[in-house]
Amino acid sequence: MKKIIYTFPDNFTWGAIASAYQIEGAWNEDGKGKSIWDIFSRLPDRILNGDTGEIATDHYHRMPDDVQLMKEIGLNSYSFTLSWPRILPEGTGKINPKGLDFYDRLVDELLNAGIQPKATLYHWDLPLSLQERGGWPSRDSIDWFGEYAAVAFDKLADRVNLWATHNEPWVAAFLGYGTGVHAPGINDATQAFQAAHHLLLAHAKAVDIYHSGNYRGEIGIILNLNHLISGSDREEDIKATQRVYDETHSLFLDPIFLGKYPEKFLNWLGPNQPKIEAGDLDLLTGKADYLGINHYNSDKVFYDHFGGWLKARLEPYSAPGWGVTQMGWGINPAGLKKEVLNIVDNYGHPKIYLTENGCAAVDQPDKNGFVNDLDRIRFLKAHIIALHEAIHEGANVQGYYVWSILDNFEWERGYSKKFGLIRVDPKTLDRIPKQSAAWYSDVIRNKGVTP
Ligand code: IFM
Repeated sequence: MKKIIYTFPDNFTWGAIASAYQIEGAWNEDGKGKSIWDIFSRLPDRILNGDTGEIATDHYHRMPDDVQLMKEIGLNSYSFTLSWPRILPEGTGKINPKGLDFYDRLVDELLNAGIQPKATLYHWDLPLSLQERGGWPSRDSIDWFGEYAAVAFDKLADRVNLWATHNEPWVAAFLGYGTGVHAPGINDATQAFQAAHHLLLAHAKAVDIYHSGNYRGEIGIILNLNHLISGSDREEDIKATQRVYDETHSLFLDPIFLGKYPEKFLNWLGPNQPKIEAGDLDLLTGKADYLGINHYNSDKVFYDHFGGWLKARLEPYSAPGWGVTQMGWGINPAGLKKEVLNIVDNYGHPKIYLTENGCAAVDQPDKNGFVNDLDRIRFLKAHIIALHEAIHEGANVQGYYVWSILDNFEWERGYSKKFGLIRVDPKTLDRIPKQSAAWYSDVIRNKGVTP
């Protein structure tokens, strides 16, 4: 047997992750309310091939079997998100007991399988009725989210010790309200920046509610931090890179970890800058027990006069010897290490979880439906090694989660992109673990990887 060179601590968490709308299906069952994605995915031409998450992987009905598969892989932890409209069909007010019960059963099922549940409150499926009341650009969203968070903690925080408020609030704000590629499909920079500010305040409110409930676990926020490289050493490219960094990183990291907003960037936004009320920054400062980092890719950034409000254009960057993933994303494992160390150096050395990392690949099932996904294994291994190096250089990283446990609904790209450790047959929805699932089992058992 090969010697394990990149060994992780005994208590390091090895997990996998998915989100409610992407896997659950059962979009209108057991009293669930509609979400913005239920409506958006039915609009013409928004989603590739007209796909929707109405059935998705049918995880809502197959949950015990899915947990069994997670157990067989040997996961230490499974990170799931709660569907807000499944729990509060109108977003606030009346609770749907059957919806809450689903997550109650999921948590028990995981614990019985020896898998630690990690719960995220929001992964983009806002209750439709709250969008009709203004959505995230409305300041009321802070209280709506607080009400929902309290219901979730009350039911599950006795058994769930690791919580996140938002997964990738940049996506919720800027793809949902800025470009409109995601639900609710609004194309308005002012609303997008206002939504970002309210997502942060809602996060802080949920953190305060959690802490005042004296629950015994930890709560943080999950940000998508891709690595950015200036396209050249021309000043215009360097400045464009800084603007993209400020929108994707500083806008979310600075208030929480440094107690300030990136003022220069906000000024540059002119009329699009969000309304920030007196005292807001105090509410945000220091509000995270840990930082969740989702990392997939690196981009080169160039100044582009026609490049939207940031006046920037992104090109995928791949390290020598690497191509791009099925998403067309550049592969550069060193980018992961740099992102983690950037947090250590510039944001007060917080506790970190690598909450998403994974690779969409052109999977080719054999006649039995099995996928020998060596490209995905190569990707995951290189990123785990890069993470190991970051830890070796001082980062306090407590765990790593593969996106995703199952092939699932990849938002505007429908089911065309495959990220899963487990293949989901598109017709029967049967689950067939890929080679990467067996490989990941070995990683978990060995607590690390060979080069
Ligand atoms: O599928 C998404 C997920 O919802 C959020 N992070 C990135 C994944 C891959 O695109």
